[in-house]
Amino acid sequence: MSLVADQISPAVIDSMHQVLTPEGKVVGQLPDIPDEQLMQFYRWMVFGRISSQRFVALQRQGRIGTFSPIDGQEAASVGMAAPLQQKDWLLGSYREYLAYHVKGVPFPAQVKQWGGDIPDDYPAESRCVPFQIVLGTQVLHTVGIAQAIKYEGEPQVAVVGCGDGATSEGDFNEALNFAGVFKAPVVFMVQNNGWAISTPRHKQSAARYIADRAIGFGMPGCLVDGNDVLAVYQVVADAVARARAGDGPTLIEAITYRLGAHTTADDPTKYRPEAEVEEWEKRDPIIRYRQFLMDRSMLTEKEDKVLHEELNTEFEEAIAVYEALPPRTPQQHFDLVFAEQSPQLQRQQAKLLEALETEPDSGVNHDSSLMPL
Ligand SMILES: Cc1ncc(C[n+]2csc(CCOP(=O)(O)OP(=O)(O)O)c2C)c(N)n1
Ligand SMILES: [Mg+2]
Repeated sequence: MSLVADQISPAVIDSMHQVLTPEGKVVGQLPDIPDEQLMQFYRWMVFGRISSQRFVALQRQGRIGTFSPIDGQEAASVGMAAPLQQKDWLLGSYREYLAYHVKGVPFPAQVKQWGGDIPDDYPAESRCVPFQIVLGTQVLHTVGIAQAIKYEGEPQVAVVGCGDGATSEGDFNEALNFAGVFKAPVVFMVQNNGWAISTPRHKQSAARYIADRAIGFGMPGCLVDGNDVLAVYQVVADAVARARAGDGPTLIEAITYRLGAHTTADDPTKYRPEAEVEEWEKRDPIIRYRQFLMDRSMLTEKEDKVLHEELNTEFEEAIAVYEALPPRTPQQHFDLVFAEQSPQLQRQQAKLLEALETEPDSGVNHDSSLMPL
């Protein structure tokens, strides 16, 4: 079985929730969403594509650190965040930065994180925490937040995104087990993009679908076309409603594909065939949604061009804000870690500052391209 078939066989297509075909034809129930919001989904997805491609260029110019492109995964990111209310929580990994944008994290704050800086200015009201790089960790954090919501008797929900590879981490499994037992108001959203760097999905788990694993944790599992923004929106909205009503967690698997490299430090031609990428380019989430909007007379070629120009400008403005920031001092790298510094951190900070007095370049590495991912 080829890898393409492995990820998107006729059986998968039959099993997953879909509203739009790759050609943009409506084959499922359209969610009840006003036209203005339907257009907003498109804006967010196009911003995702523009930002992803321009971030790669910025990394090549040495202007940001290691970056993980999201080309091909825009629908899953937008669909996971769009159904949330302001006071709901959203946590994710590096691959969910577009979802954070939708949830209300100002873009310059995220650019800062891609620059290798400490993201200390996510507004509290965005209810996102800086995206996680240690795989699966955010899944535990989210269940903790969901339990806190439950103890406080608040009407909120917590949603967490992670990759197919992260589902093999102990953290993921502990988090789902705990959430199932305690009926935490949480939605687990796995972006199955076929690969965990060079490890294909079928080596990650022998389960037919990642969503099938939900039954073992005592929660419903749902398979959705992750390249169909309307389908993702609907399944997440339903799962959020379940959690808000006190009916507990849901595991969603969004079948999608990473069209680009894992990160700017990766060369995917070393481990995956070009034919697989070409197959997935035909399933591009933006092309199908654009066709859907055009068929409904909601978008013309000319309007699309203007929208791309506007979003390019928006991106450039965010970069300008980021690049105008003064560089961090070595002192701040310690001060911004915890609200109250631990004695160990205090000792390390004092040691570094002392060393810097005698030898200004010692121990300080400003090369954010060395950031691990
Ligand atoms: C605990 C941990 N182990 C290993 C890594 C190195 N690493 C970074 S990304 C990645 C692959 C993740 O794959 P997946 O969960 O499918 O997410 P994707 O990158 O495909 O979105 C690995 C192994 C890490 N960041 N954290
Ligand atoms: Mg993956």
